[in-house]
Amino acid sequence: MARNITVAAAQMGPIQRDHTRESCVERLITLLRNAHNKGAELVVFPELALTTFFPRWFVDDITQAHHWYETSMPSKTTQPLFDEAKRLGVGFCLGYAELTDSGERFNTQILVDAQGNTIAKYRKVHIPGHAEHEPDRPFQHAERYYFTPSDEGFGVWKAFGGRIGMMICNDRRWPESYREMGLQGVEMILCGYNTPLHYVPDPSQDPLAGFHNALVMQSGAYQNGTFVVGVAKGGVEEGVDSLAESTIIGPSGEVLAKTVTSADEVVVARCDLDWCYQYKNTLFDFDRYRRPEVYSRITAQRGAIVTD
Ligand code: CDT
Repeated sequence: MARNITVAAAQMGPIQRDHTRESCVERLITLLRNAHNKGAELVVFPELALTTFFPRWFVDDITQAHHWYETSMPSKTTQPLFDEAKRLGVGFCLGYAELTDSGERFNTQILVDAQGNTIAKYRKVHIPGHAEHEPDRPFQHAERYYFTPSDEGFGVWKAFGGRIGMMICNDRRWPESYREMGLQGVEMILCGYNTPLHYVPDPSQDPLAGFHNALVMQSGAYQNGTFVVGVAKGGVEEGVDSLAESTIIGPSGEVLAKTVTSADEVVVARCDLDWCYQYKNTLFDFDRYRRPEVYSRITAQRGAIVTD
């Protein structure tokens, strides 16, 4: 019997520096209603969906950036999103900057069920960019200054009638992210992203941003027999153009739905989670075909060790 879930990729256009949290929550609620009208049961929002992508600026005193972070979730400002989702009976996945009681800063994504309960929290594992101010860049990507890499790893949660996993932006470029979840039987991976179209360390990659985005997510889906939902905050934000191309991918690696603008836009796909097993039980039958005994380097070493 089919196990169907209709999922929405709720892409956002840019959030400028002076846009209030309240205005972002209003936009998220509009996207949520739009997704619900299209039959969505689960709505996926981007990474850092409540603020502009603030790691593009460096501040010497990091406490001056604390206003970008959430200290509670839900909060007075975000509660209306939770209330509306509960009223509509839809779940959602939301990315935001988290400042904990003990002063740690994480790039975080939560999964909220159709009753408005937060059932899972994921904190970004692979933190890209740099930790020091690099004044010669046209814009900073100082995520390694603003966020601690999570040591909690990749979870998979029973929710929405299936097994749901989460990852955030740069995580999607690493095969280990998908495989960690694949080894827990993941059936749908939710991933928000902010990807500048100009990659400062190597601009020759700029024209390939969309290709690389599709390449990694479609491969990750296929090689683990899972759906992947990648959701952008795209468009020109504070002068920096970012990739849109939010995409819902099936376990075959095929694209099921994709946005066509760089603005607030919703696309949906009806996903039969049992489709995953056509891959998980055949070509990617891990138990039958994987060879962990010859993969020890993957966890034993970080960088390449090259011998002559
Ligand atoms: N947000 C995020 O992780 N963005 C990175 C940008 C490239 S690294 C500077 C990404 O992997 O899309």
